[in-house]
Amino acid sequence: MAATSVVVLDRGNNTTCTINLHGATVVSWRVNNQEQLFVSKQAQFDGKKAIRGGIPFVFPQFGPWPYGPQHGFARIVRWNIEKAPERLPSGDVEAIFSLMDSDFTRSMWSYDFRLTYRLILREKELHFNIAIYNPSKDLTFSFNMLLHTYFKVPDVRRCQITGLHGCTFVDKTRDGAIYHEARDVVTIGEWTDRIYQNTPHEHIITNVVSGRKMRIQKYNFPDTVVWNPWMDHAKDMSDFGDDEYPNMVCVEAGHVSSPVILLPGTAFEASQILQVM
Ligand code: TA6
Repeated sequence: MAATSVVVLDRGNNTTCTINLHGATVVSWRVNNQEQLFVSKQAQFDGKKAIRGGIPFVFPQFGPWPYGPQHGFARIVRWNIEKAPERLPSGDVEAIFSLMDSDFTRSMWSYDFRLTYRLILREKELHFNIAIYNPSKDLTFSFNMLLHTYFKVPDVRRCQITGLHGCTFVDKTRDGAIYHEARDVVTIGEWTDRIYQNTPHEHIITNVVSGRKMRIQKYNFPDTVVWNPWMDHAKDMSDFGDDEYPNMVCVEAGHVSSPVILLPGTAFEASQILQVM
């Protein structure tokens, strides 16, 4: 009997959250049967490649990495079910996933670590609580961490993203040069790949599915990455349809501009709340 690879949190009223243990990737979040996340029709589920869509877990590295794959190994390894989905007295549903060092991870990154990833499905919200622990007695390690969320949208050209005004950003479409965001709201009308630094706790994306708004609240994730490959780079990805770029926008809470430094015996916690408004 093949071990389970998919965990479903079902809150009733067609509100569900589905997690693929490959990368602990949230591959579906339905609110009253409305899917909030984008997963490419060409996404691979071979247990090797990162799933193209949903919410890949980026750790211990954001971006290219000399020791291993881009965006680190967490999104391409099988996570454990620490706590199976359980209904809380509030009616919300909670599950906990975990990842620790292995021969595979140590082949790239020689540190012991314990990652726990708690998801809570509420009526119109999805909560993410992450803790990473350094069990070593004497070794300090540093890392990036980011939730690479692909939001499903009817037309990205009609979305506005708040909470970026005045922030500096690294523009990866312009050789990583640093600029200042002068717009009150950010819109997407071309290839966009920006690391906004020291951003506020809250962003709102307008015109997500059903014309609703999506609120993102983040804690201990000081940066926000905004990405859409547009036509130019949609073609570069075999697991992304050439015509899919209008139907997604990545707005990613992360700690990527600077690494987290984790001293021996200490933990780092970060969280995100997504809310359909
Ligand atoms: O989060 C934006 C980004 O860093 C882009 O530069 C693009 O590379 C995207 O991630 C997807 O990366 P992947 O390794 O999943 O193809």
